[in-house]
Amino acid sequence: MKSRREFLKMATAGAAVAPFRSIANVDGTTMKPVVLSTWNFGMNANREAWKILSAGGRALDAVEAGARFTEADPSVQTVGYGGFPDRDGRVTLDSCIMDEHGNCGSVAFLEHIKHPVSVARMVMEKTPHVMLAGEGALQFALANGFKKENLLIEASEKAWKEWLKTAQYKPVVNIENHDTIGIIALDGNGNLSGACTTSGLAFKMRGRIGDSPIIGAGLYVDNDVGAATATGVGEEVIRIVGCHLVVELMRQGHSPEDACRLAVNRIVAKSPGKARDVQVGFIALNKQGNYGAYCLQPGFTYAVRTPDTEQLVNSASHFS
Ligand code: SD4
Repeated sequence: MKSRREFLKMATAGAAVAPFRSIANVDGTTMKPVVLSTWNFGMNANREAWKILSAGGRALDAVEAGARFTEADPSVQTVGYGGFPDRDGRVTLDSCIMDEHGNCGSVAFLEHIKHPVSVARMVMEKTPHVMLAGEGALQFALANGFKKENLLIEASEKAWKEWLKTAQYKPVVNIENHDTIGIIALDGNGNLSGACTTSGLAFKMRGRIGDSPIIGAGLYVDNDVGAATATGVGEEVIRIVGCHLVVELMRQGHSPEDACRLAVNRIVAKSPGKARDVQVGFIALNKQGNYGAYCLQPGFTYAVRTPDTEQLVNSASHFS
């Protein structure tokens, strides 16, 4: 049998996007640190997270740093600053974070704040609550030193005005491969954390909240077992409480990829009509540093960084 290092060398040679199989931990030992992020832009997020993980830092700090990088990048029009607005032309953000102790914080329908993930962390650390929404979340952020900003950039406003011409609402599968960032990590001390942040579906109804700020749906972490995060049409993820399901399946002994596959199968079973037309992807990481993903439609990628590899991986999909 090939050693893990040899295996990784083979897997990373040549192609920029690797085949979907999980390549961690074939020799049964724990591999750490590990960080996993959704989509192509996850590569940059992982790079930020890695600065913290490789210095022996905490997974919680790493996932927040990774998510913040994407939130601040205006070229990512589905997360944070630069995100596509709702149908009224307002950028509204959803985000959550969860640590190794089961603490969690979340903000939903938050406007004008560039880093909702950090507000979510503050909700977790400074309040007796888990979730703040809308005006209250904004007030909390402003009271805690966050700056009120205009998040609608010219390109996103232009796209919205174009959309208004027909105003036909239909979530697009794999919008330019840019979607929610979900990031999960295992640090050098063997602790897991995760974060998820998004501007939600482009041109959504005003007030719509997706899966991303909902603990158990868009993100779940159990430090005894593993972590999972989701991307895609949040309504389908919420219906099956997707990430909690993935973590519970790992608890039952399923590999990360298998757990993600079974959760995707659940969506297909519950919404056979819709599943054909929408994208949902899960990524998962277990306590041993094994990782995997699964999605509905081809085209979902995720970024992985470990001591041995830094690569973009094509997720396996239900439909071909
Ligand atoms: C949502 N899950 O708001 C998010 C958006 C997303 O691919 O991930 N789109 O439903």
